[in-house]
Amino acid sequence: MTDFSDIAPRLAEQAIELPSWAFGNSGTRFKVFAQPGVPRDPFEKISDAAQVHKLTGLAPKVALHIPWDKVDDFGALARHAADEGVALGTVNSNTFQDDDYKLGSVTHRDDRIRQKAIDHHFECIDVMNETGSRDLKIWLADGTNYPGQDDVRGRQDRLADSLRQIYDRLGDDQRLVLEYKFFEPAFYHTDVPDWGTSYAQVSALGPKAMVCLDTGHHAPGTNIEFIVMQLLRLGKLGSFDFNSRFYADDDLIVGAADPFQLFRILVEVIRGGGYGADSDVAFMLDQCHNVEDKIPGQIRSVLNVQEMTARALLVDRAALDTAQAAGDVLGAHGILMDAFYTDVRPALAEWRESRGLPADPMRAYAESGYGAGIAASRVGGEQAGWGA
Ligand code: LRH
Ligand code: MN
Ligand code: MN
Repeated sequence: MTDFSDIAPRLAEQAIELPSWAFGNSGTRFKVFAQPGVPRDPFEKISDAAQVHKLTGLAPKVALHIPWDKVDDFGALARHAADEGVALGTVNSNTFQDDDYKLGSVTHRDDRIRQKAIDHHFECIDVMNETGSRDLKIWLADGTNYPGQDDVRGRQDRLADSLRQIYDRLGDDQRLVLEYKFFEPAFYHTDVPDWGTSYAQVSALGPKAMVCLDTGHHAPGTNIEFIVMQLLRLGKLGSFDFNSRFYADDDLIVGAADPFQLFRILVEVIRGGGYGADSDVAFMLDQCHNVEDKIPGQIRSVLNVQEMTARALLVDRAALDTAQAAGDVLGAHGILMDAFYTDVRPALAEWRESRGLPADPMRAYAESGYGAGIAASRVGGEQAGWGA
């Protein structure tokens, strides 16, 4: 069995990007529960995200969603982030909250509407130029509800053309990541339902276009780690949106529903070279905290990712290779499970302390008074959240 001290240096390579929208109010279509102290603007969202990094050392970047995080001066937002000890990360486009996009955005038959959606992505690239962000993340709500509603082939062709125009606007150091999802808000078909469609579209574009894998966007029972393996093998895994789910796109705390699945995904990430300083794969969270407190919710998530990363790093690869080559089914399986069942929490607490971080970030946050402080000071004003 690999020893924790052997893998400890690799833990310092972990960098997770937090979603700005996790800090605003969110809910389901039944109810959005308001929380005291929730940010009133993008600057306050960044300040809250920075608390997570301050206490865990794991989350140096914050992803933006446009127009939710639209500000007059993105340079000022980037400077504010730097003052708080973090940086701005991925820019997410949003073509799912405008009446014009009811029947589609970059796949729309109406040239005016399609151009509007393409222009929105150009605007996002302008934002990236100001913030210094590398990645433009595109998730499309485009799809249909009924068989025969539209010509799915024509939509795919328009998607390809729109993506080409967006791709051609990217700078040399910028990337486009295309996120897939098999349902919702469209229920019969979506225009980018699966990794294969995303892969086909981004492969046609070129080397700066990659696939984004949101762990909540698959049919129940899907072997997600197999997809991770395949995309890494093909050199096209650009980023993750981590969250967990019991039923649909639940956007729950990472590792809450199925820690073993998170472990299996991270084993393939490490096996395929997708982890660490040499990798370009972006580890993002995409979560909505509907009933739990936002900042500790994010702290819990990044700690869960770290914990499963440590366990995945503990897999004794040499012993596993030997067992696999010998056809030792139970031996190989046992080696993987030994790593999964290793409780790394005490070792991680020590590792944190050795780096000047609190041994227990959840407790440190509770004792910091930050939550009470924002609840008292952020009174009034428009609260910014998912959909604001
Ligand atoms: C779509 C999605 C996508 C959006 C985010 C708010 O379900 O996962 O990443 O940008 O939720
Ligand atoms: Mn997502
Ligand atoms: Mn989602």
